Amino acid sequence: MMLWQTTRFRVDLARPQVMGIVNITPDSFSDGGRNATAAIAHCEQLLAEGADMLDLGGESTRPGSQPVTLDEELKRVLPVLDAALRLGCPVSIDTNKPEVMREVLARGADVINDINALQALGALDVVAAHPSCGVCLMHMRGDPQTMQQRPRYDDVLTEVGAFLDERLRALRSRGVSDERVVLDPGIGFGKSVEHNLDLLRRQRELLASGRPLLVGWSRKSTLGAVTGRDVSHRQSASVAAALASIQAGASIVRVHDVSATVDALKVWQAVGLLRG
Ligand code: HH2
Repeated sequence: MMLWQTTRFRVDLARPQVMGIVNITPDSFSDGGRNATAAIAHCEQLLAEGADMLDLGGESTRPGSQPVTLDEELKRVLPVLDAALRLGCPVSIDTNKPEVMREVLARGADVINDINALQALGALDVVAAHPSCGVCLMHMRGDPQTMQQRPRYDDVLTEVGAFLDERLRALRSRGVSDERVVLDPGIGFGKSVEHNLDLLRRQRELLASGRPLLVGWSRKSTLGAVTGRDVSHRQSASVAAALASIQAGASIVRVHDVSATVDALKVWQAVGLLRG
């Protein structure tokens, strides 16, 4: 049985898990946003829609976005985290700053989700100092400011897989057990449309690491390229990509549209297409 150890929960991955995205950024109106009260209401809403876990983020990492300061990120995330921890589900924090990781783990966060795969100075130490928190290691080429400027790979699957294996080994060497770690190919992070589609077509190759996959296709620009739809009209495309990714072996899908994704998964489950 595949399990994901997090601070408070041992998550059974026999059934695919839906991770609901909560953005705590002043410009985010539809998926959390504006202020702590709205973001907490959004957490409750996503759980009511059937999310299994929540991912809270105080910094946008969309292509071309600007970083926020440490103080600002803490001010956004901490009040929402405190409330979310009372909702009875695993709470992940999407951050690449070791100081934020330390603070949210001290308050009881279940998972550190780092688009930078704990490469910042001190990030591995923060996670290794915690006895049981979960970790999501994501692949990114470059940084959010520049990553979409002509990304190049000889073989995107091999390169993403080798990177994730290296980061998994780095955690192991610090004494972090494998069962705390999930891996993420980082759809849209320094990848062309064709790279992203390849990562889905050949996603099973990444299972060779032995760790579960968390994948985020929700509303991403590759879906815009395929459908011709702008970001506010990518729900159907996002659900299709989430299902395809689960079919290709993903254990956790990171999504904005929880209700639609959960419905689609229920149908697959009823038909018997899903594991578990
Ligand atoms: N994508 C985004 C942010 N965090 N974390 C993981 N593990 N995997 C992802 O694919 C991933 C992620 C994209 O972030 P952003 O552009 O800020 O938008 P949103 O948070 O609304 O998805």
